[in-house]
Amino acid sequence: MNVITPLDARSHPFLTGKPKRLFIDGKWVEAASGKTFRTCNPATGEVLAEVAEGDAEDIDRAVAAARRAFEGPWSRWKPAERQRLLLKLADLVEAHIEELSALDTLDMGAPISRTRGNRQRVLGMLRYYAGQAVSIHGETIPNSLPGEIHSFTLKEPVGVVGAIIPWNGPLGASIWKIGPALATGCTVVLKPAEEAPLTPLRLAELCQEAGVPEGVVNVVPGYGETAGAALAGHRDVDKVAFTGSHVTGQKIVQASAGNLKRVSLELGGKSPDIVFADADMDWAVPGAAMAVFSNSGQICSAGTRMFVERRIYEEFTARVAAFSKTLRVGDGIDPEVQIGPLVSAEQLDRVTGYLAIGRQEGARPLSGGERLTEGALAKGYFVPPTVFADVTDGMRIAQEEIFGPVISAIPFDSVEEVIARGNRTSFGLGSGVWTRDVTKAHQVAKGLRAGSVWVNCYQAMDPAVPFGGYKMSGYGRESGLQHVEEYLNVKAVWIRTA
Ligand code: TXE
Repeated sequence: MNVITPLDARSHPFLTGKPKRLFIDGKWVEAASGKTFRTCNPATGEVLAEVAEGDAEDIDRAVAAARRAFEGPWSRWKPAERQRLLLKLADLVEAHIEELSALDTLDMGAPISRTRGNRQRVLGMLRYYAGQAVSIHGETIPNSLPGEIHSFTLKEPVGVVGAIIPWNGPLGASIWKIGPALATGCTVVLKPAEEAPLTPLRLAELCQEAGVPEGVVNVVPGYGETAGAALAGHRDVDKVAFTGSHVTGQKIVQASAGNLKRVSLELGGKSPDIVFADADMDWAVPGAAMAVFSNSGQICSAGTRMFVERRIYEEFTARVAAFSKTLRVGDGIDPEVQIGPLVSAEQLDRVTGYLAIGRQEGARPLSGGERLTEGALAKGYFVPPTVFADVTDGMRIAQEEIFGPVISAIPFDSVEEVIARGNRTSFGLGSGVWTRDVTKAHQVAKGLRAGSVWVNCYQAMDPAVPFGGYKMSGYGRESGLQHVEEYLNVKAVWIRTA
């Protein structure tokens, strides 16, 4: 295994080489404009790399390469060959997992304990898609004219996929797009987030090493308004798979209308996490806290509206606040650190803006509440885990996605009431319930309008279990059997046999 010691930017092999280029048609190329941008470590502010800045012209080149590959030899690859390719890629990712985890940490700040911890999930995903590659099949459908007509369906790859990903988990997000594309026989143009382009570029090198044919996977870093918009609006892209904010999701849908391309959207949330008085407190306190504080709250399904049954409200919120003060905040490259920085100055402004809004709205901070600026932390974008008590449903901190380590704690009295109030949001991605009462657990799981309900756990993920949103959290599913369907067309074939 490729272990890097010490895990810092100066010793990371991917960061000591040349400026990073675009990966188009199996080659490393400069941007047509010759422009580059810098990507920085949000824990220290140091520049990690200069990266070629793709825009519409580069997206055109990448889409053309992806189209050629889709119509070329790639279309004749057998499912078992695509399976072998995915398994080989999985082995390479496994061999380089320390390096990839460190790259995620350096480029977007998540603690190395977290990025390393994602190892099983990331490898499991690639191996799951490898299994899917050989499991795709249509149906035979007995019809109204038995013996005269034989009808059946074929599942065919949708074509060229434009994948636009955010920065909050670059390795996992890249694999969540490239994996199903390779499994189904699609080709892909991946546009990483401008905040964290490095891991997707390193993954492209591993795709090359695994033998992914030219043009099948292309990676074009660049800004959203230029490269991203060009990809979403491109007439020769058959599907866009997008993960990011609901505002950008709306733009993607509008841009897709030109050629009515297929769209799947995994957007934000304001997920309810409901704690009943009968819950196992020793389990629920850290559980509800980490449902928000993991990755500094930069997770779409974070359980940020923490509903607590009124008779334990004061005690429970105080315990969550006390727990939050035990969490170690710092540069995530230190294995002991549990809470890293926010990804960027923009996110810092956004989150500290909400901390001010919370106070103005009358919420009571029990922990955190201010940016951290002591010592080395002053160089990065650090916000400590924050618990706001006395939050009411209508407050902005109870309705808008903050995407930072901020819990809005809200009291409730009954099952029916908390289901109704939990649903009173425009989002519907994650949700949680903490209780020992199986009836309540079922009632809440049935009543909440959200793509995932976690009972006595939070943010459990598995490649075989579908993940996605209701309402403004988007549509389509990633992971599970449904995921590859998003990358397939169904063709009905009718054969006259009489
Ligand atoms: O997201 P954007 P940002 C939420 C979270 C966060 C907020 C803003 O609330 O605070 O969004 O983050 C590309 N056409 N989430 O600005 O803009 C962009 O380059 C095409 C939730 O980072 O959605 C990047 O690659 N693409 C979330 C990707 O979209 C465009 C994860 C995401 O950026 C584009 C991240 C355009 N017009 C943020 N504009 C989640 N669901 O996990 C931008 N992009």
